Amino acid sequence: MRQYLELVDSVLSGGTHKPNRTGVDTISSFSEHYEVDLQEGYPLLTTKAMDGYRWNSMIHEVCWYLSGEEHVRDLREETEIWNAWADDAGHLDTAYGRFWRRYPIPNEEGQLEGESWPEDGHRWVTEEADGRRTFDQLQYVIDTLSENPNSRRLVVNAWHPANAAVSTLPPCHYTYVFNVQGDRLNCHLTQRSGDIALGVPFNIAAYALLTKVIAAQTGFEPGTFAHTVVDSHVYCGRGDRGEWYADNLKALQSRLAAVDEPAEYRDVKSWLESSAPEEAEGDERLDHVPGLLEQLAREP
Ligand code: UFP
Repeated sequence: MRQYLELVDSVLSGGTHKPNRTGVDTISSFSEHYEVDLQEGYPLLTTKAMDGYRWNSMIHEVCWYLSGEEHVRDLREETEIWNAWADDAGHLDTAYGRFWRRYPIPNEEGQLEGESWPEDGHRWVTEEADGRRTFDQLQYVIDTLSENPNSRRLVVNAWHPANAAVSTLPPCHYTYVFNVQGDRLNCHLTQRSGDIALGVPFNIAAYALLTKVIAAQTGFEPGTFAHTVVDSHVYCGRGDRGEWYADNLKALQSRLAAVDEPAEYRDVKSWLESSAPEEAEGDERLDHVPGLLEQLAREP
């Protein structure tokens, strides 16, 4: 994938040496951006960065986001990727799906102070078993894509300031916006922090898949996936006083050489199109998506 290789190049050639909380220094670059046309294929990096295990993990991670769960009790049977961040009971303080589908609403009227709330707005509000009220951002986006596709408010936000301040891992890919142009559904993702070698190939695959699924759900063609990564970095080694280690740089270059192979894509477009669901109403529209994704995971 040319755009990915250009991203790697840009970080390595334009980035600066930057220590960070992990103790492993990075080469870091500010505000990298690239775009991929999903009509040209599915941007799955088939290098070491995305092997079979990670592909399977990614599928289940997306299912888990869509489920809105704030624990990993089911997810951890499929992949261990979130285990380190969850407590013994499987609870995770920053579970993306919880914010996508059950974003906390401040007061019991289901509205922010001083705002009027149309009757119709309640269809995205859920009263949880424990009395909390939450808002389903993803359902709002899906409904609005059907009812008012020209909307410029098709935003899903995983960033909750009070949670982010205390979370062990506040959301990295914290907000995305859908945008319709003609019959194409585009998605722009903003990521505050991106590990270009390990995390970002995952993030690209997950959001490309999400865009295709939402496009199939709402009757649009998948369009462009655009991605802005604010702190784009490659981990390069330990540097106690910000020293640069030539050996680490060499190791990094050979690791990246493995990426510089002809990229292949697994095209899931036709598969998704052929399994497009029959018209469903309201909440039902998302119900089959986890099943759809799991089926996709089992495809050879
Ligand atoms: N990271 C990603 N993508 C993700 C994710 C984490 O690249 O989806 F969850 C990386 C970015 C960074 C680290 O290297 O994990 C998070 O650290 P911090 O919170 O200090 O930015």
